[in-house]
Order: sequence, then C-alpha cells, then structure tokens
Amino acid sequence: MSSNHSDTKSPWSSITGPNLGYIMEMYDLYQETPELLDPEYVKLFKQYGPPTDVTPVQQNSVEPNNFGKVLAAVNLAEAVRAHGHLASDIYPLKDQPIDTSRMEPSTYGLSEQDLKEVPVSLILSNAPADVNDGLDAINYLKSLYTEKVAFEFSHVIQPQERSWLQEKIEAGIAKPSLDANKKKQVLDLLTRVEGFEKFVHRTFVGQKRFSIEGVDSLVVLMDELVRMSESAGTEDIMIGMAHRGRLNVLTHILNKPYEMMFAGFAHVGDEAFLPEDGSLQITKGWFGDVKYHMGAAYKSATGTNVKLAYNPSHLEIVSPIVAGQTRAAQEDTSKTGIADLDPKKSYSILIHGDAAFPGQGIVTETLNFSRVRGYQTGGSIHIIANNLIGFTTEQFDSRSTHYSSDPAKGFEVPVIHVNADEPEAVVAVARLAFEYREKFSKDILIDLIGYRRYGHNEMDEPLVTNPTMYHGIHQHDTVRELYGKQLTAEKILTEDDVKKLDIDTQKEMQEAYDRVKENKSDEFPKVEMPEAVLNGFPEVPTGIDKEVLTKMNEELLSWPNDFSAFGKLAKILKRREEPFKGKGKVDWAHAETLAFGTILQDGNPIRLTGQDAQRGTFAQRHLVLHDEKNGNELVPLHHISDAKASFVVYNSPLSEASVLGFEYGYNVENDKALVIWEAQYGDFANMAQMMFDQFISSGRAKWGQKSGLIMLLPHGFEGQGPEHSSARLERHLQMAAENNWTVANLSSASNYFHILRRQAKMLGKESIRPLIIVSPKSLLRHPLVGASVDDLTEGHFQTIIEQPNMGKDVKKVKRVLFASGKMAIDLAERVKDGTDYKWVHIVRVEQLYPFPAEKIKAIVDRYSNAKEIAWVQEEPKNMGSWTFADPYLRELADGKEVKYFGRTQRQSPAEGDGEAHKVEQTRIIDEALAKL
Ligand SMILES: Cc1ncc(C[n+]2csc(CCOP(=O)(O)OP(=O)(O)O)c2C)c(N)n1
Repeated sequence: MSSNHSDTKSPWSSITGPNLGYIMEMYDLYQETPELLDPEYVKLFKQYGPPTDVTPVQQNSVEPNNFGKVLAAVNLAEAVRAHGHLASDIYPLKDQPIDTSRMEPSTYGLSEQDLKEVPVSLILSNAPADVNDGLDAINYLKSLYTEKVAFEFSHVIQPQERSWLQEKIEAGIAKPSLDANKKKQVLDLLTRVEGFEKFVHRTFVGQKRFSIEGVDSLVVLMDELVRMSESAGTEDIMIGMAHRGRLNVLTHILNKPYEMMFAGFAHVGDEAFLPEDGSLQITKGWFGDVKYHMGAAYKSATGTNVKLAYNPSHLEIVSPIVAGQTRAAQEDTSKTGIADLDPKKSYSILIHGDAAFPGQGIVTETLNFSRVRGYQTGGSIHIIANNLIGFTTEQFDSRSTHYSSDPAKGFEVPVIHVNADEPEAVVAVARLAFEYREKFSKDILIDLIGYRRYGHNEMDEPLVTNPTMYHGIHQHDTVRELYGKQLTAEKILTEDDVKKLDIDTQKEMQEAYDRVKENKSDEFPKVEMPEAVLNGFPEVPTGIDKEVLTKMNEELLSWPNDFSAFGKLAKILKRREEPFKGKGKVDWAHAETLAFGTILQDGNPIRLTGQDAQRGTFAQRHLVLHDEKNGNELVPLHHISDAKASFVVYNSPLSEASVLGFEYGYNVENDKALVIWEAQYGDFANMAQMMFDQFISSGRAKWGQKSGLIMLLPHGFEGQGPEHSSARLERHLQMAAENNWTVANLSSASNYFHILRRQAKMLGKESIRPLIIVSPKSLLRHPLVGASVDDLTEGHFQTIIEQPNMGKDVKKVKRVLFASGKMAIDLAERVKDGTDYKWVHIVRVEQLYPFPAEKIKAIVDRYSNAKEIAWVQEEPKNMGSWTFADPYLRELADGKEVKYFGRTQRQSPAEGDGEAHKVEQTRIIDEALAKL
C-alpha cells in the first residue's frame, strides 16, 4: 500500500466490504498500540484520520467510537456470504439440521438498531433501491444466501472468480424472474418427467426403472444447460450418469421417443420408432445390456450434439470416460504437432449420486484432471442428483463430510446447493454454472437436493429401513404439484390447465404405447455379432519403404542447432543411426518411435499417456527431449516430413483407473486416433480393473461400442518381487472371447513395430478391437530382441515365431516348447544356436489371443516323432497363460503328451527375493530343455 497521497482526497472512499473491515481493525490497533502497526498505516491514519469518510452521503454515518459495531456488521455480512449455506432452505423435506447461529446479529454483539445505523455501502455495493440501511442490507444478503439456493466458493483461490460469483449472486441471479411462457414450459417439462415415471409405474408393474421422482428438476436443469449450449454454439455435450433418472433423461434430454422407451419395457424391438430424420443415434451390442445402461446421441436442430455415454452399474466410473470423450471432441488432431484444443467446442455434464460422489475415489481422480495439461477439458458441470440416501444407507453412515459435494472443494470447484422443489431456482443455477464455465473454463458443481420418492428401486419398501425419512416423503407433494400450485397462484394457469396438462401427457404416452403394441412381433429382435468381428483381423501388410524410414530416422535425430540436449542422452540416442548403417539393432523403444512416425505419416494421430510415459519408466523412450540450458521441450516426432496428424505424449496423473478410463473414452470418440496407455508396471493395472472388465473387454458386446485402445503393461519375472513382475496376463486371457481384444506377449522389437502398425491400420474398421501388450522391461535393450532395419521394412506382424536355427532336423525333435515374451528369450539365451539341443524345438507364441491354434497345429504336426508338447512360463501355474493355452494344446496335441514347465501354484505371483527368483527361473529352463 502506498502512502503517496499528495491530494487531500481521502483514500478510504475507495475501500468497501471486508477490506474496509480490515482497515478499521488497523485503525483500532492504531489507537491502542500504534507502535505495532505498519508505519505506512500510521502515516495514513495521521494524514487522513479514521476511515469513516466512505459514507459521506449517508445520513446514518458512523461515529468513530462505533468502529466495533461497524466491524461486527461487516463480519456478519461476510458470515452470511460464507456460511449462509448452513442456514439455507435447501432441503425440500426440511429434515436436516439448520445452523442459523452465525447469521444472528446477537452473535456479533449487534442489535437490529445497531445494524440500522450501519451504512449500506459498508456491507453491499450495488444495493437495490429498497435497501436503506445496514439491517436491510443484511436481510437482503440473507435472502440471497440462505434461501432456496446456497453457495460455497470461499475456497476458490482466484479473487477474480470469487468477485465474479459474488457480483452475480448479489445482483440476484439466483432469483430469476421467468416470463410466463418459460414458466409454462418448465411446468410442461415437469409434467412429462413425472408423467413418464407414473406411466411406467402403472403400465409395467414391477419393472425396475430407478425413478427420478424426488429430483425431477434434474431434467429441468439439464434442459436449461442444453438450451444455453445451443445458443452458445456448443458442438458436443457429453453426459455421464448412473441409473437414477437415466430413462427420463434419455427420453426428455436425448429425445428418445416414448415408443422406443416403452418398447424396452415391453421387450420388443424399437428400431421401427427411431426418428427418420437421423437426429437420434444409438448403437447396440449382440449380447446387450439393461435399458438403464444404454446411451444415445441426439443432434438438435441447432447442430449441438447431446451424447449420453453408455455405462455399467459401477457407480461413477463413467466420469473419466466422459472426460476423455470430451477432450477428444475438443481436439483437432488433423495437423502435425500437438493437437489443437478448443474447450469451447464441447463440455461434460457429469451427474453423480450423493452417496457415490464422496464414496468412490474415481470421482476425485476425475476432478484431478481439471487443470492437468493432457486431461483438462476447460471445466465440467457436475450435478449431484442428491436424494440424501444411497440404497438404504443414510448420510450419517455413508460419509464424513458435511455435504456430499465437499470433496470437490479441494479442487477449488464452486458449489451451488439448490432446493430441487424450486424449478425456477434450478433454471437460474443452470445459467450461472454455464456462464461460469464459459468465463473461467473451470469445473463447477450443482448440488441438486431433493429426495427419493420410492425405495432404491420401485419394488423396495423404504419404510422398512428408513421410516422417518419416508413418512415425511409420503406427505410431501411432488414438484409438479407444487409448481402447478405456484403458477395457479400467480394466475399464469388455472387449476384446470394444470390438470389438463397432466391428462394430455398421460394420453400422449398411452398413444405411444399403443403404437408399440400394434408393432409388436413375437420374435425378440436379435442383434448379430458383426461378421468382421467374427472373422477377426485379416493379415495386414505393415512393411514400409526403406528410404522413407531411413529419412525419418535421420530427421528424428537432427535437432535444431540451438537445442542443447542432455549430453549423455544425446549420445545414447545418436546410436540410433547405427542400425541404418548396418551396425547394431533397432531396440524396442527405437522401433516404437519409428512405428509412431510411420503411423503419423499414414494420417493417424497418436496419443500416448501413462505415468512418466514421455521418458518411459525404464528410461527407454525419450519422446520429449529437454533443453539442458532452458528446459525447453523438443518432440522430434513433431518434426518429421509428411506427418499428417498430431502426436502427443503426456505424463499422466498418478492414477490407473481414471487415466485408463479417460483414454478409452478418448478413443471411443476419436476412433482414428492411436491411443496408448502405458502402466508404470503391469502389476498396477489392476487398480483399473473395472475399466478392463466393464468397458474395454465387453463394451462391444454390450453396447456396440468400438475401441482400438492399446494398453502397454510392463511384465516379466526379473527378481523384483511380487508387485513388479506380473501384468496378470491370466485375467486378460480369462476375459478373452468373441475376438474382444488382442493379447500379446512379444519377444521382438520388430514384431512390436508391426503390431503397432497393424493396430493403426485397423482403426475405424468394423473389426477393430483393443490391444493388450504385456510389454517388456529387461528385454527393452536385449540383443536377441532387437530388429534389423529390414525386419521393419519388410513383413508384417507374426503371431508365432519359431526359434531361429532350431528344429531343423525334424525327426530328432522329441519335445516342442511353446513360450512367450521374456520366457522365450530366456530359453533362447540358453540354447544359443541350438546345436546342443537337437531334441527340442522352441516356438514363441507372440499373440496369445486370438490364439494362433492353426499355425501351432501345423508345427506340432510337422514333428511327428515328438512325444511331448509343452508350455513354458515364468508365472505360477495358476497364473500366466498356461490355463488359457492348455485346452488349445490338448486339442491339437494329436496323441502327444501336453506338459507344463513353470512355477507351481502360488497365491503371490513372484518371489520376494531376487536370488530365489534366479534359482526358480533356472530350474524351469533346465527342466524344459532336459534331454529325453
Ligand atoms: C461401484 C458400485 N457399488 C455398489 C453399487 C450398488 N448400488 C447401486 S445404487 C447404490 C446406491 C447409490 O446411491 P447414490 O449414489 O446416492 O445414488 P442414488 O441411487 O441414491 O441416486 C448402490 C450402493 C453399484 N452400483 N456400484
């Protein structure tokens, strides 16, 4: 603060509100103990006296000795702003404790008379005309902060955001005056929302629907957001939500016709009712899912797409997936360099349950994306459809926070609580939330507080477990009834109008259902698995012109003159020139970079993420170089000729579940992008198990949702203990069916190059499927794994590789060994050129699923003298690929004995001690290669 006030005008006139309170405190201090005060203030107080001349025009100016009272009034006003939510009327059932203690003048030693003497301007700027004194001002603030809408934003750090919110609130944004038409529109929507639930309840007795009733105005809120988005020219609204109210949202926000909704309940086909104008798109899988998990995409007349993501029952896990879809919709990936991000194009609406929001960690994982460069989407609008109960569990047993929304506060998300029985307030907060996101590109949360009219589903009897709550609910009018009465009282509609609206809606629904009945056929409509999926991948040529690859390699290693790469790293990377000069091999990471370059030249964008993915966990990748002098980043893949698409590689937040979900969502939305998620170690991928189970492995059969996502899961038993060895291959193989994904355990950099290129070439095609590679650690730089340039330029992905130089003397071979990945290389290291192991042949199974049974059979048949075929693995017998491969091997053994070499059954995957590991690994190799 400067004391350079040469003019005689008092500086106090520009200070209001809490700042003035602070100055007054300083002045009190000045009077009592000036020596403790900053000399700047002492100077100011000497020159200008007490900070009282802020209210020269007010009659009720404060005497200097009344500073204490003024200060108390200012503190009271601040308490209303900050804590008004605790005293607010946001609970429709009025069954929650209300704390008004901080709102009472007496708490601050003030009487009403004291307040009347306080100037308005000390409490409020831009007060309405009828606010005449301090008491009026406090009451006005209470009407803004403690009625049907309540706010929490003091945790937001940026003062501009707080001031913006405060200004909006104090300008009365939460007290909208809707015109008569809008009011009628809102009542119409509420009548439909309630009417849909009533109709289903009555017509399809006993069928689960997870009724919205109690938070009906969720649809009003969403409808308003869609309207705002349409006016703003938003291209895509991505919605994620669970079961509660989903059917209602599908029909009233996604505009899925009533006929299609009722056909679902009647278990008959709905295709006949799909709108002919193409405005609605739905996909289905051949195995299907329950109706309250299905998604849809609706294109409105203004061109805004509204998309509801498909999701499983697992509460909240769709959130990161929707975030990924949104990011994909915001990005232009059609040019080389970093993808262009435009957060205005699209945004997410994430609807949460009040029990699930604080309970499920995936929520905070997703909130953590909000300002991370690889994951941010310019703010999501979160809505808690808060019915104050989860299944039968009430709040006191389900969380430790005051509000369900509290976890969001750690991410500086402003929170608006709104009473769901107040549809006009709901419209207002929708507008505020939309504007906030538009202005600050940040998340905002609306806590829509209602109740749940029935049990968890409509067959449950909630009085058994929650009697007090439900006695209250049974007495409570629906929001449609309440709002109908309000509009009648306001003379906008008559009672008869309100009744008629309800009757007409029921009639409309009955007619829709009649049409369904007329169209009903006896046969339940079947969705067939697409033939392309059934047939699997064709053999895809993935070789590349040698000149092109050579030029690219040079470009990747030619950095600008003014770029100072870290010396040691530069030296290592420059070694990548050698294989192109006929010396040395292309190692794993080098092959990966070259594959990426060729894929970009083919026109597919690439997005690679994971913990420390830029460098690579094993310091192998280095796709982003850092200038040693100034830290500037250089991405050599941005500087290759003829690249036609963007390339990004991001170090991800330290999460598996949300990050993998995000990448899946990204790839679902942008099906031409090669999206790769890398686990730090494959062992940690089970933190994201539900993403594998519920989405990646099964989304196609349930919902017809395609993905070509690649997951790199570092795997290999190298004596690093139980949590740095196994990517739990067994789990991915156990889930393998119906060509749902590819599972590979590779032993060659060349095969890695070709499988990446094969995947890229299949993107966007009907037979595309996700790809799991249990990727290597010690093999990354292993000489037996490296590729020659010719290996890359020629050929294609090989599902099996026969050990070079072995098995030549067909008659001598008594045992054929099958192994994958590192185990295959361990065997290869031992047999060297094979001269000493004529009785054995080794086959590397590079692709485990789809299992290359035919190719393996042809090899087995070749060795007619062989007595045994055997699977060799480093994982325990109850893990790894053995139990998956065993039945295939038995089927093709043709009388030969099928054997297993590996660790015995174990509860933990790997030894804790490195030496014990070596002993066991040696034993396996010895036994597998033992002469017979
Ligand atoms: C991960 C997960 N755990 C448990 C369940 C079972 N379940 C379904 S709904 C529900 C209660 C959810 O409560 P809330 O989040 O408040 O949403 P509401 O159903 O009340 O709208 C539970 C426990 C589930 N679907 N998903």
